[in-house]
Amino acid sequence: MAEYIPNIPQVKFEGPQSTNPFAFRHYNPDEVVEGKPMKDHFNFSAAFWHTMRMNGVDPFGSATMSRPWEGPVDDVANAQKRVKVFFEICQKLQMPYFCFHDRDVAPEGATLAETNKNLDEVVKVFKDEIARTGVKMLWGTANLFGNPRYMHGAATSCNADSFAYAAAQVKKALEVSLELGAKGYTFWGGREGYMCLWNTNMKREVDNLARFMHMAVDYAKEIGFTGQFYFEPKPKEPTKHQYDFDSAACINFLRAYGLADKVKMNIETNHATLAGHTVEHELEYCAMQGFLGSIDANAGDMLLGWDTDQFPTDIYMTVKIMLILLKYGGFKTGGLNFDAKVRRDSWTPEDVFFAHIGGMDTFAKGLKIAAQMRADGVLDEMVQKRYSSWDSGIGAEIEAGKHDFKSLEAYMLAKGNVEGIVSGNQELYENVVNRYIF
Ligand code: XLS
Ligand code: NI
Ligand code: NI
Repeated sequence: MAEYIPNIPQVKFEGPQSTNPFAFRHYNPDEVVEGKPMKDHFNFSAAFWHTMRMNGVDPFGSATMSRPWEGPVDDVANAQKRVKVFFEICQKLQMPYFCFHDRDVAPEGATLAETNKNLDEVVKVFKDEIARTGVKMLWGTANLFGNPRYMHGAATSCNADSFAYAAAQVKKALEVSLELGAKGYTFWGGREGYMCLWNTNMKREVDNLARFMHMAVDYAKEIGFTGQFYFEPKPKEPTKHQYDFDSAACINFLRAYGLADKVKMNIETNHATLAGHTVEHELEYCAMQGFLGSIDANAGDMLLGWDTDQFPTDIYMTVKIMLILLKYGGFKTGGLNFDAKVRRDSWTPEDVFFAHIGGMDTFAKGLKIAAQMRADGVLDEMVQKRYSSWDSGIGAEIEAGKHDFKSLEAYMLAKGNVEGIVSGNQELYENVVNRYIF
């Protein structure tokens, strides 16, 4: 097997004392935490679109990235070679999963038929590489936003042909996902929103989005694709308002249109912050409603108002995410997909490694801290105490359904006023968390 990036070594666990930039200090795949190996807590996944295709273009400047394996033309042969490089990267990073959009991996042809043929040629290489390396597909998706035919959206376009083309694309993407054994399939809105309400028939667009998702779910059933469907919220960018705004909006949509038992959520950190939430808010909301599916692990920059998709290196954030995952029993089908890219000025292949290593290590350390917090139970106990008025007396009676407004009025008339209000102790809680972090 040819090595495409021989100057970059195999990344291994060396322990917290290591100063080797190509080593994990905390991610030790087989180390058991709360009864299962670390690797099974995370199901880490590399995102092909960022890791292989991001070339550093931004609205103010052209490509910056050095990717020595890329040929001069973006043809099928080059795309096939790129897949082999990708698997070498995954192997060197001990990355068990990957994700891609149809258009990330193979060039578009002159016609839909030619495009599908190009994809098939590249999928063959994926199949071989999956068999050779054991690296698996977490989820598939289709790019329904890049081509000008989707300028008004895809499933929510004012143009019915755009809807039809998107349907053909997702049909093919599902077939490919089935062929490659993907554990899931993700819908991300892309341009499923509006720029201007004056020219928009919102009801028609949202109804059509539901129609589209039903068609996808039906086709998956028809061909025997049993992977989990995910809906990924993002409030804006590129449109000013996207219908998949946040998990509350998405879950309402899924319930309203009869998709609740078919689709779970894929939560992305930077999208949560764009919606004015935190990732832990979004995860907790999904989990408590039974919709927690998968995570696009990244981070935004609070001083930049767009989706910067940075690698996660904030230990507080990974602790919070892991606490929620552990509380709800971990991933069933999903994983932590690094929907994240290196900065435009981090232009070397080495930077791609530093980025993934940092993200994986921050999650590994976050898992260990979260597990320790749960084992000690200090925070849980404090929260439980805060709500203790519901555990007996009037609280327990209310929760048991024994009261109504009239009986509660009688209770309060007799009692006179509220008793037992205690401090929120926010600063104490924060200090307790810090005790585990440093
Ligand atoms: C873009 C989205 C995208 C989805 C997959 O902002 O995060 O990368 O995860 O289409
Ligand atoms: Ni994403
Ligand atoms: Ni994003």
